[in-house]
Amino acid sequence: MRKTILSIFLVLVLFSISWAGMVIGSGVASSGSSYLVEQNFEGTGYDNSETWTETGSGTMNEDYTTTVLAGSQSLYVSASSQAPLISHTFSSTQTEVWGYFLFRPVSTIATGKEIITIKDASGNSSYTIEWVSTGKWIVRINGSGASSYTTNAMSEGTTYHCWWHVKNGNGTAVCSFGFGTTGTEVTSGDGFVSKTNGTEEDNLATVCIGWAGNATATFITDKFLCSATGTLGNQ
Ligand SMILES: [Ca+2]
Ligand SMILES: [Ca+2]
Ligand SMILES: [Ca+2]
Repeated sequence: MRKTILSIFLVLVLFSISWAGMVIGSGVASSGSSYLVEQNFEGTGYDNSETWTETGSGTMNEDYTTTVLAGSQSLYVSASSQAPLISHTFSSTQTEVWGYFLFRPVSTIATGKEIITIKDASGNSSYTIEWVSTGKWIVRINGSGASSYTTNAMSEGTTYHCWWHVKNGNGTAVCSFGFGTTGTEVTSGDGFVSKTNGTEEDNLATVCIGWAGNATATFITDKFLCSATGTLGNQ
């Protein structure tokens, strides 16, 4: 009898531990040193002790609570004939970076604009991930041109999971982007685009959200993650 009670108790303890692990592992990205960048926009300002710098003009609200994509706050970017840009410098320069973020178009971008830019230490754009006016996306390696458009297009009022990857090389530089409506990583197909034969060898120092130059657009983003060690995978 005592053995049976002990067994039941052990099963309950093991179940509790595994359940707690599942809860901790869901929702907003957990805090951890494995991310190169981990920005969830929670609390006042930007979170996880990361420095993000807003330049240009337009609305850049990192405490947005009206339509939240993850947790309790998101980043809301809106501009009309302006150029909002939100930048974060990596803790150390990199030659390869993987990224993930949530993205929700609110109003269509009037003309093609870079939404993600990865810059070198001199502030030059190395890689850009760009929305075109049809809701499709292209990627561009500085000096090496752009990919073709994604076949799939994003729609206003829908939240998308997005993955990107950049890798330096001489004739082998890579910039890719994929999006979908579920958290299953997109690495091919109609929501994926890639440029693989570029040349970019300057160490990567800064990631930016937003665009340079005038444009009209409104979007919400959240769960902005970067890794220097591998893909962010399913989310
Ligand atoms: Ca959030
Ligand atoms: Ca702000
Ligand atoms: Ca915030």
